[in-house]
Amino acid sequence: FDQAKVTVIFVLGGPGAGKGTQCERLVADYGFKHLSAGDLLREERNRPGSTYGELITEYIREGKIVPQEVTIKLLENAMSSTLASPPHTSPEWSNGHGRFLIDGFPRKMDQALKFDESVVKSSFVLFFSTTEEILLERLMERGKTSGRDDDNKESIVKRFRTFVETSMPVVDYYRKAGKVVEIDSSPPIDVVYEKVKVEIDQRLG
Ligand code: UP5
Ligand code: MG
Repeated sequence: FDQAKVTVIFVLGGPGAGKGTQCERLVADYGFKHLSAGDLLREERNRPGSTYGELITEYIREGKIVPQEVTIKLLENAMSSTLASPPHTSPEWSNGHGRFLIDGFPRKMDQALKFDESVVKSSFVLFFSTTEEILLERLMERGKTSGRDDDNKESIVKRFRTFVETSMPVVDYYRKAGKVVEIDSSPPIDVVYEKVKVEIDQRLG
């Protein structure tokens, strides 16, 4: 992708930190295209004829990171098709320019390096941080209705471990590069979003 024509913001944070929730708000106010890596993987798993269905199911239940080739391909395809037919209601997409929120990716160093090198570099990283206690409470609550087969105590504990061991190094890597905007996502959704808007306004102008 032409670096001058796409703006990418990575949205990271532990399982249940509120990535998806905050992204939805940003879409409404700033015309971003929201691409959740987890949602793309779940869609691919459900697609009839998908070669990766079983693999994805297994990895998600175990809270492990699906091999990067699969996820990067899904993201690239989604970005291309969005650019080919942009969300026409958004003035932000005039002049063939696109802006993307990439949610829940990259969460392993190999993904980060590969995407930066062969797809496009992100402008910055929104990182939502809170305590495991809060994350667990949110996910258990959501699990009552979400239908997600990783919203159970056993999978959640595995997701936490992967986040600490595998995904935090990615956050630290971008932090060293001065790219991380950290936001405490413990407060109520509206309070968090006010902080998000301030940071986005400063950086996107
Ligand atoms: N909620 C949100 N914000 C709140 C607030 N401020 N106060 C009170 N409640 C709040 O929110 C979670 C719940 O909390 C909701 O009920 C919400 O109302 C409430 P949500 O916005 O959904 O949080 P989010 O951070 O998006 O949580 P999610 O569960 O989606 O995060 P994960 O990172 O675990 O899930 P994801 O879908 O990204 O990935 C799932 C799996 O896919 C991974 O575990 C992995 O196996 C696989 N994967 C890969 O292999 N590779 C990838 O690159 C990406 C994913
Ligand atoms: Mg999510």
